[in-house]
Amino acid sequence: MSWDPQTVHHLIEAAEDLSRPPLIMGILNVTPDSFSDGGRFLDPDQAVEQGRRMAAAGADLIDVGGESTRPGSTPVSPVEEARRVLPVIQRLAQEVPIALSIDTRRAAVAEAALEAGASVVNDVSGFTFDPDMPALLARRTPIAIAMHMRSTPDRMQSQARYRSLLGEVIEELWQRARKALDAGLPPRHLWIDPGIGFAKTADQNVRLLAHLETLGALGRPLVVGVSRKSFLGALTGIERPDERLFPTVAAVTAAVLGGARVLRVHDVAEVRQAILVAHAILRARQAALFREGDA
Ligand code: PMM
Repeated sequence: MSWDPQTVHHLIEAAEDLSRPPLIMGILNVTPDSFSDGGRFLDPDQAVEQGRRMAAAGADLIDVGGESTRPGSTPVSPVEEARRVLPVIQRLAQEVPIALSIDTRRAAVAEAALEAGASVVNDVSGFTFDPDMPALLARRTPIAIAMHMRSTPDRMQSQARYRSLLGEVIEELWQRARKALDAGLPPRHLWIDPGIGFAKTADQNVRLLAHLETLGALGRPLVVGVSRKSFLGALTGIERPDERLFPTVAAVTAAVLGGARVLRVHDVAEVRQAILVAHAILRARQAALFREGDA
């Protein structure tokens, strides 16, 4: 499904409609060094096959990334980043009927990805890394995800100091969002993400998940990425990221109950089951406590 206003409109409506289950964003890292799936999908054929599998498993969109942003990672050149992601996006847009997202901090890569068929720009720097990003978003009007992070991936863990964790994350997210809105991005095209694992300790990640509904104050759909992340390893002692499915399901369930509307995950089929159950429970919590016919 190539970029078109209808795909964007459909995603906006689906994320905002609380009667529908949250959206599933499948992760497709075309990198040699991502913490969990690094090296598996560098070959475009394998990447497209994985995209096809995630679509069949129930993903609503696929997030294609060409640069690892794990703690301590080093940046790649824009040319290399584009060389990794563009063939995959082009082929997925033609061959798989699913919306696509580009995970990049660079406006030029984002623009080429939109040309190739992406509908969402997922910028982990919250539009701060590339000064051209806000104007691009305003001109092309994709959905834009503003994620919270401090500094850059190679240095961010030294910035995990907060006097008020929630207050500062909300304030800084709002600053990031303002960059795109002030440039002219329509407000409904903005989604926000607290950036689990980015400039946060394991304990801080848990506290953010525990108080996720506070971020609802920003009035935009919440994207949450907990999948296989290292805080789950710290909590459970499971060292290998690809063995963290059950901890991921637990954290996704908590995120859905806290109001997350888009879940960024590796294990689409398994997480989808948890999302459907957690969403049903959340809906029942919001409905009347006693209903006719219960007694
Ligand atoms: N996490 C990673 C990369 N991109 N984007 C958003 N919006 N939210 C996240 O939590 C996020 C992200 C790192 O995880 P990966 O290496 O599995 O892609």
